[in-house]
Amino acid sequence: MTDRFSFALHATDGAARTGLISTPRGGIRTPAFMPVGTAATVKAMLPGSVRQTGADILLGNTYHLMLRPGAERVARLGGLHRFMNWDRPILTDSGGFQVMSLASLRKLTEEGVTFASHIDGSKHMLSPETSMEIQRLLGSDIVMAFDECPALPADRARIEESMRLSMRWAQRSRDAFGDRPGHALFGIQQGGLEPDLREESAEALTGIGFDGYAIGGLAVGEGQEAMFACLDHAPGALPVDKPRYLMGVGKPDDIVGAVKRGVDMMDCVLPSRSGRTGQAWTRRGQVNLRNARHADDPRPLDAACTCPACTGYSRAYLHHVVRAGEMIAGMLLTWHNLHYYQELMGGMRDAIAAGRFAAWEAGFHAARAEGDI
Ligand code: PRF
Ligand code: ZN
Repeated sequence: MTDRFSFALHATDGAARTGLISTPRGGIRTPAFMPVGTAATVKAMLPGSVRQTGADILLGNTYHLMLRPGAERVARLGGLHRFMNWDRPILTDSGGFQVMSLASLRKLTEEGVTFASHIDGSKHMLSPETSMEIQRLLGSDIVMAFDECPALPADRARIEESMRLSMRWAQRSRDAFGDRPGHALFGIQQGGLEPDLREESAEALTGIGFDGYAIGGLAVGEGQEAMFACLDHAPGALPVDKPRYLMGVGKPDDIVGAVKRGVDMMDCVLPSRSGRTGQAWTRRGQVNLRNARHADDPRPLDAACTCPACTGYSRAYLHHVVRAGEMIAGMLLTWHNLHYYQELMGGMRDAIAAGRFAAWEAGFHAARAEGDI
């Protein structure tokens, strides 16, 4: 086991890449999907079960954990890994993005952002310095720089101003993070859908120097076509020898398109959140278990899937527990969805390593075109 953070690229196929991030808490096979454990839990799953789906790393949130239960408390209790009983790598988002989407009475200045908690209305401040301190207290393995992300569409002047503020905050994040062997700090590229602003942002970040680079500011309302157009050039401006992380993406076809364009890591609440509303993701696309067509169906959700939901239960049972609002519905469908997402990543890793990503991708789209059984 390594005592430092490193990234080794093992193979490329077109722009797609596969490799391994090494950390003192274990390896992260890339392309990697990170399940979201916002409040120190991947909802409806035990950590051991999340690991069984194939996850190498989880995502946690500065914003939620600072408000409840508080970063100092987590630190006193031994850090986030011990607190939530997950001993593998954890990446934490830096909080600014969640402030903008969840908090009220937000006030943005050069210093940082003040806001009122969405839980109890209490007032708080986040800045590059406080975000680095909170992520340190949590014991995060991969710390994200503190940034700001405008919702799209936004005019160019707003995107430009915001990107430049995020780059000043990136430098302050770097300075506040310091030198912490075994822990990584990732910068976050911004710049909306403007190629020259994405370029400027990439140059600013590489000038500062980070252990990895995230692509932020996408999947914020622009649509898949516009996101892919941005990803046709945005990853290429980032260093080839560092991991690239596309934040908050996405649906299975978004993920496949992102990997094809050179992305190494992704996170999204979709597989876990939609599992709790009766939505399943399979090789054949999206399946709504609430639908009456499943009520008498003795077949599994996906006969080829080896997860507990598919090996132990019928569609009729899943339909019943979804309709009845039983907790096991969210448990089984979250497990299935996370399992499917991890299978997808594994399939892409193998295909890239074998130099057959294009054929794999054709198969992925063909299975979805057939539709649900
Ligand atoms: N910045 C941060 N977190 C994020 C984003 C971002 O731009 C996004 C955008 N999809 C999701 N999460 N810090
Ligand atoms: Zn399954």
